Amino acid sequence: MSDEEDIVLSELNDDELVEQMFDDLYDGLKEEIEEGVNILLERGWAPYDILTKALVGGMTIVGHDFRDGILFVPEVLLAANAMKGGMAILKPLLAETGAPRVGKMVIGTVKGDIHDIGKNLVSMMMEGAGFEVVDIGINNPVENYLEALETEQPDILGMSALLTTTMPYMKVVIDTLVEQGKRDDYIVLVGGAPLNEEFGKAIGADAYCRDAAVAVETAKEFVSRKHNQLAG
Ligand code: B12
Repeated sequence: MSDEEDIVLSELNDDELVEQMFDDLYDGLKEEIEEGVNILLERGWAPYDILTKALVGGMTIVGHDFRDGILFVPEVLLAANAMKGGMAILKPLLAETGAPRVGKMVIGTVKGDIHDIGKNLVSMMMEGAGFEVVDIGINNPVENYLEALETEQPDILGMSALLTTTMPYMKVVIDTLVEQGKRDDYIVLVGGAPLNEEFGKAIGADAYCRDAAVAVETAKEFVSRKHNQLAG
């Protein structure tokens, strides 16, 4: 039996458990991650803290080693899968705290890009804050966005990109909205690790949001501004 198998998660203190969850996420151990999440919940941790401290914290380490060529795609996929297992437990709990519907958002990852963890996290946090979220998934060409906007009539369009090669596609979507005279019908929020505020401005988005918490704050602010304008 290896040392790993001797570890009983519930016997670890909070700090040790979070450390162990970093290791388990790194190793793509979905069941262990789910167990860790449940233990932290039982210990009274807020779902948001589990999400940011244990899961996102662990994924940051995975990200560094992927960048440095220590981990490769198959391992990162396993880590992503483990993270999703933990997120699935937290999702309904984050949604529970939700106030009455404050607005609606269509969100999707752009064409050529299949990263969806950040987008899913934003969706969960937005739902938790009382927004209705329509998630159109990954690898979306401009037509998908247009169709969803037409059908759903949201207040907000959210676009996600994790690759430097796919982030310019956000401008394609925004330019198409401009051409069709629809740009001002929506609040456009963009996000993803390689983006920054300058890029958001340059492509004509309303705002760049560095994480899911900022996305929620920004969305609330823009929606209330929009409603005030309509009332005024
Ligand atoms: C997990 C991962 C994968 C997984 C994705 C699994 C999945 N289901 O998503 C897999 C293994 C499939 C993968 C594949 C690839 N990946 Co990858 N991946 C990552 C990794 C390690 C983590 C990304 C992640 O989930 N982070 C955690 C989440 C929570 O953070 P986030 O996405 O940034 O989201 C937050 C914010 O950005 C923001 N946000 C995000 N979206 C949105 C949207 C809106 C509207 C708003 C408001 C906010 C917002 O809020 C989120 C929550 O706080 C990153 C490393 C990194 N540092 O980002 C590389 C990384 C993004 N990948 C990279 C690469 C190169 C690839 C591949 C090309 C590898 C290959 N050779 O095949 C492929 C590309 C596939 C494709 N066509 O898309 C590079 C990109 C480099 C670059 N300059 O473009 C990175 C940076 C790693 C690296 N340093 O080399 N990857």
